[in-house]
Amino acid sequence: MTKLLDQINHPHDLKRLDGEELETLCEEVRKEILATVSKNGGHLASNLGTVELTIALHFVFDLPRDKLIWDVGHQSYAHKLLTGRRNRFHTLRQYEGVSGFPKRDESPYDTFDSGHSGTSISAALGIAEAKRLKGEEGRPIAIIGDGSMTAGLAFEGLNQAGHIDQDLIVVLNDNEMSISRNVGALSSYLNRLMTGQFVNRFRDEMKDFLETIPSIGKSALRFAKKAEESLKGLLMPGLLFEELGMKYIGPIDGHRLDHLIENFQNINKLRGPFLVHVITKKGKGYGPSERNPSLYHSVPPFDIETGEIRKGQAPLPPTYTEVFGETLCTLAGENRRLIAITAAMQSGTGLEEFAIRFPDRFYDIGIAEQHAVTFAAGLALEGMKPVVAIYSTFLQRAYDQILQDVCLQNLPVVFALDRGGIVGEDGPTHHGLFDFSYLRHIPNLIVMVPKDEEEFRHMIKTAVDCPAPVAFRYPRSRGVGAKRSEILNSIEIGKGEVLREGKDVLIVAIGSTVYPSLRAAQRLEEIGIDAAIINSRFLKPLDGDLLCHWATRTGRVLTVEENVLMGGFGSAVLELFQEKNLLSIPVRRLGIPDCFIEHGPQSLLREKYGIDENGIFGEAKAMVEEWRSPSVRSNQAIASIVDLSHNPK
Ligand SMILES: Cc1ncc(C[n+]2csc(CCOP(=O)(O)OP(=O)(O)O)c2C)c(N)n1
Repeated sequence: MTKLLDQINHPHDLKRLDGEELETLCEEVRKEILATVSKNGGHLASNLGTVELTIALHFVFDLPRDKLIWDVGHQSYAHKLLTGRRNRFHTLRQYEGVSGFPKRDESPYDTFDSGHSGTSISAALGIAEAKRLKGEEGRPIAIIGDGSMTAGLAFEGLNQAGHIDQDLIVVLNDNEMSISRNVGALSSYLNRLMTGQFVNRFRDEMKDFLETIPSIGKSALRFAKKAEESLKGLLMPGLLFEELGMKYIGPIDGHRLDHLIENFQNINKLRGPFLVHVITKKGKGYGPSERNPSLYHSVPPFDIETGEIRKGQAPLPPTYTEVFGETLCTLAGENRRLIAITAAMQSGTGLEEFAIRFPDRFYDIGIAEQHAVTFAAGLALEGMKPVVAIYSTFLQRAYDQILQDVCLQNLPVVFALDRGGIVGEDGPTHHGLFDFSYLRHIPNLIVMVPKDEEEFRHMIKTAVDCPAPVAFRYPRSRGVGAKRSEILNSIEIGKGEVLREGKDVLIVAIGSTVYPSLRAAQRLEEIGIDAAIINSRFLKPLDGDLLCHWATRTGRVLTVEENVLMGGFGSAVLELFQEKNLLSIPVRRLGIPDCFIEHGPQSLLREKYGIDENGIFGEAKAMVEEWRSPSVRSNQAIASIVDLSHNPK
């Protein structure tokens, strides 16, 4: 029973509450977030840390006329609870339920869809400018974490904000954490600001003191102000932001609701660009997440009493992420030039062990994917072997750097794309469904996709041994329990493998679709259809000879991929057949259609989009049955005559 929260359907309802009630509301919101995330999983620590901040913003500003723009958006749960989604909150991150990120479709209070770091300031500035041009009231407020502030995009936004002097509030939510501890020079700077709090206090106390001295007080005060100006760099916190043209306010204790409200009320009376530096504790109010905010950054369901994360039946096969981390450590032990780079995802990409064992060859460069890639290019230029481990969705940011700084110069950088394919509950901002399409067309780049964790180990070795740029992409899942060999071998570049011979239809699969294709083939056999299966292994270069040979032998081809169809694997096969004059062979493609995929369990979404065993079985069966039906056969015969008449060859 949440006494106050149940009465809040709209931010205006909250404005009726007094200070004590607002404090109670904070507790209720925290409890609700904890209860729901412990059942559904989700971003716990960031949300617990921003409860007071969210309530203060809702209390002071006039939403939705004023606009809250949440950076990344993983901290927007309290906002969702206060904006009419309380009753549906138990469906958080579930299929057709409340999204874990801001979504404009979901509520008029969600200003901007987010999921990737560093976008809030630019979006807020765009909104501010549009309002100015339209002569409309309303103030955009970007809420950005200290981790996300390391993104270059955030600074591009700040650069313009300070320059055009627009009405904009940037709330810097500083908890000293990204997912792991925040890194880099900016983080050290913010740290100095926090520890510089005493300077502020000293300044205020000195002012009070000087004012009490009757005769010399005023002139002493004037002198002190002048001195303060000239000592600005030393005494004035936030100088960096001030120099960028923002008015700096802070640091403010982000768990003192009264302080937050008072400061926001004051700022609301002023105009121009402000940077409000708020200090919060990630995971606030729940022991386990306060003690280990990284672990509870994004958690699967857990037990509230003990904080224990619910595990499946042991023993389970390792995740691809674990296999990656372990194999890279083995290879780094043999190769002193091997370097691992992560963009603020040390644990997410499985590099924790690497960081401990090879600290001087490990780089967490912050949320700066573009920099990660060009930094790797520089390392490769000097003969190092950089492995850049970035989730498929976040590497989208670095397209130009992959193309221009690595592939154009044919530098041997390895790209490890974790979370390729459907990722599940994080939804459309996080699915890795575009990488086949954004990598395939880049000259010099080799792209591999493992069918299981064992093939994956050998692919990592292949990539590290290769003197050219290589990418491999792997899913967010456990392996299939494949048998493990002791020795790591390089795979011949561009060689696919025939996993099953057959004469009625060729199913060409890649990555996560290989095993479902094999299972589908078994079921097809039971109904008298003999399917051949090829594991392509390479998205690029394709094994043209193998594919053409089996396509001709079977007479019809089904491609299956966990990627958008446009520009993906099936498209590559079609292009190959066009080049080899095999377009008379019917080809169908299974993959993701031209739309953004919602959030939900991976298995459900794979089923919905027809790329699981059932979908493959159904499509292959339909292809063969159509071919076997006499009317289709005669139509095909006519079509091929027509084709021939158009093509004298
Ligand atoms: C471009 C991009 N890279 C990586 C991520 C993964 N990611 C999600 S939240 C996060 C940490 C953000 O830290 P901060 O902004 O300080 O927020 P906090 O979680 O500490 O509240 C990271 C790295 C992302 N969302 N977007």
